[in-house]
Amino acid sequence: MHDDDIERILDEFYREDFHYESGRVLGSMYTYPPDIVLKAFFKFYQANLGNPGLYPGTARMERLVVDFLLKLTSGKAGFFGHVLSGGTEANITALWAARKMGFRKILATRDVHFSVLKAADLLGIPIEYVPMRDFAMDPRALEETVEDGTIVVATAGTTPLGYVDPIEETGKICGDLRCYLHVDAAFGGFVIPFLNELGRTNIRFGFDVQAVRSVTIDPHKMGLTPYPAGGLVARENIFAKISVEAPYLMEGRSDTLLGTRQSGSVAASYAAILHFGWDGYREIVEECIDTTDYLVFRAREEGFEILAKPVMNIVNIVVEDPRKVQRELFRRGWAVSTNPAYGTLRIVVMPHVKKEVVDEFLKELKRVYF
Ligand code: 0PR
Repeated sequence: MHDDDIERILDEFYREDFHYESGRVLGSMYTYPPDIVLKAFFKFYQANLGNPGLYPGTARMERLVVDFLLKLTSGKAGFFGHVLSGGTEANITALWAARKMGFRKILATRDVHFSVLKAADLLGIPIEYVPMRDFAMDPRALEETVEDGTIVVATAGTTPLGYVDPIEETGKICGDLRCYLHVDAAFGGFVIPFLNELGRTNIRFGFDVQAVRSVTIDPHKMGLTPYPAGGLVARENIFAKISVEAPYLMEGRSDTLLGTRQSGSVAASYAAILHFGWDGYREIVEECIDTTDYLVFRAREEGFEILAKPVMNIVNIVVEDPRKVQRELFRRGWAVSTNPAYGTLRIVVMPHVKKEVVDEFLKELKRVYF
């Protein structure tokens, strides 16, 4: 077939999908990246850090990205990390390493991301739910269940509500025991440091809490880079725990779950860090939070109830039958997600969600709902 014909065919499929540029994708932790970031992705699309010996340049960029992730998580220069395929791989890897180190049970709340349930299943480790208080882990309940040899997964920016488990308190509770404390900051890792700087919050979620051993923090969420770019950083070399012999590789070993790793996203993540810089990311968080406040204010004005006061840029609007409302909005070209357990529509206020979009969306929601 000729290129033109192929393109025409591709266009047909393309039109079926949602695109972030439309501004109408309101339920995903993702946005379209700046051009230079995409350019970096395609420039390095051949790179495969599954075989880093061939790509020393990309491997060096991975370390620079990891250094930035360590800055966000209050880590130190000698700490360890990898850019992985996403939060799922990062969580599985951390828990895999923890199991290798002899830990045998996971404690987390019901709002933990389902990737942790996948990890528990794959690794054959039981998971026990810790009761919640005010939409986050109840430290008193944790204190009652935690014991030597347990893994605690605390979330900094829960998927449904964007809430933060009390990590400092959890750290204190774990500190006296032989525990593995993993923090899932897949979303919140690129948000909380800036909310702290803006004076909105004062939350410690990273390595400044002594008991924290590893943190998931994903560039392909609020780091505004194309997938696949998750991140896992750790105080000790947990990757050595899961590494296997790989005789065909120059290094002779493989220390990640995946073999072949699309590493264009590593270059893209580094380009994003250069493009936005620390201050740029703070400005983006400031803008998203400003729009979040606007959405909360306007939704209430229109007669809607907000479930929990947003900590970060995730808003939950109470509706009856969220799935039905979601379907109806979908038909009208709007993509929101739902939290059936909470009876809400869930809006992730990413940078493409502007105030005009909020106004338009609420108009549509009123038409659909009232
Ligand atoms: N940890 C947390 C706290 C998450 O929210 C997510 C994903 C993960 C881990 C897993 O990350 P990966 O999906 O990168 O493996 N949270 C989003 C969610 O489940 C992912 C997402 C993004 C879903 C865009 C839909 C979508 O359109 O909501």
